[in-house]
Order: sequence, then C-alpha cells, then structure tokens
Amino acid sequence: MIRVMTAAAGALVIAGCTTMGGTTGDATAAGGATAVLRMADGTEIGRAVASEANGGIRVSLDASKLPAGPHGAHVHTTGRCDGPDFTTAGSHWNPTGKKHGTENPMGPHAGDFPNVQVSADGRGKLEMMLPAGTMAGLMDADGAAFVIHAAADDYKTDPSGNSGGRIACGVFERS
Ligand SMILES: [Cu+2]
Repeated sequence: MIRVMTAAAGALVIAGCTTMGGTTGDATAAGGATAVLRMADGTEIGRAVASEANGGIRVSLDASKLPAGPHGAHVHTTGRCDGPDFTTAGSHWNPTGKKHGTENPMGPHAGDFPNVQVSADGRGKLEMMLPAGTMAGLMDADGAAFVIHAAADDYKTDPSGNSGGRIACGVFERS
C-alpha cells in the first residue's frame, strides 16, 4: 500500500511538470478526460468519460454500432489507438501490479470493467467506479485509452479475460 501511494504521488509530480503546453496545471488535475471511441475503419462509435469521484475515478461509457452481446471493456495503459488491431494501447491499466479480473484472487487491474452489454440496436452503456486510480495516474506521461473487445471478459483469465481482439479504441484527452 505504501508503494502504491508513492507511485501515485510520483505520477502526480510528473503530471505537474508536463502541463506547460496548453493545460493549466493543478486545475486540470482534478478535471475529467474523454476518450472518443473509433473502430478500425475510423467510424466513431461513442465515448468514455472519466472524472475524479469519491477518491477514485468514475468512467461512463456510451457506445453504439457494436455487435450485440457482451464485450470486454477496459482502460488500457497507453494513450495510443493505432488500427486495425489497437495493440498500441498496451495492456490493461494496472498501476497496482495486480492480475486480471474481479473474480481473480490476485486481481483486479485498476482498469478492469464489467462487460458492456450491447443490445440488438448496437447500443451499450456502462458506468463504473475505478477505486484504485487517480486522474493524475490515468493521464500520466503516456496517457491511457479505453478499449472494447470482440468477446466477453471472463473476469479471471490473465491478462485480458479471454476477451479476444480489440474492436474499438479511444485515447483519453483532458476535457
Ligand atoms: Cu482490454
């Protein structure tokens, strides 16, 4: 726990040192971030909005144009979404060094989300608290991304819950 706190404090300092270009220092550290989600062909399919709340981060997802059914959804550790496979978003956001999944005794990753249940009209919504995170940690030097996967997350298989390929991705930008 002490190590975690130190890492978070370190991230905060880094964020404070890199806010010269366009942002306004500490004022934005408490603000939110929005990820516009796109498929591999560039089609915009929705957004994920992150904000600091109750000592963690609240993320709201609102997506459309997706295949019906459950899909793994996570905050990934790098703010890059290069198609078509979006592997540049890296692995799940995991500042506390856990294994994947809420049903994994060694988990979960800070960025683990429940599956988004997409209805027959292609729409899926989720609101989720990520207790093990701060906006400063999320928006660190390499940023963060939100990723939706092709298949359901089983909530226990490391590293990504067997949720298959990445079908949509968005880079978090300060909002
Ligand atoms: Cu993922």
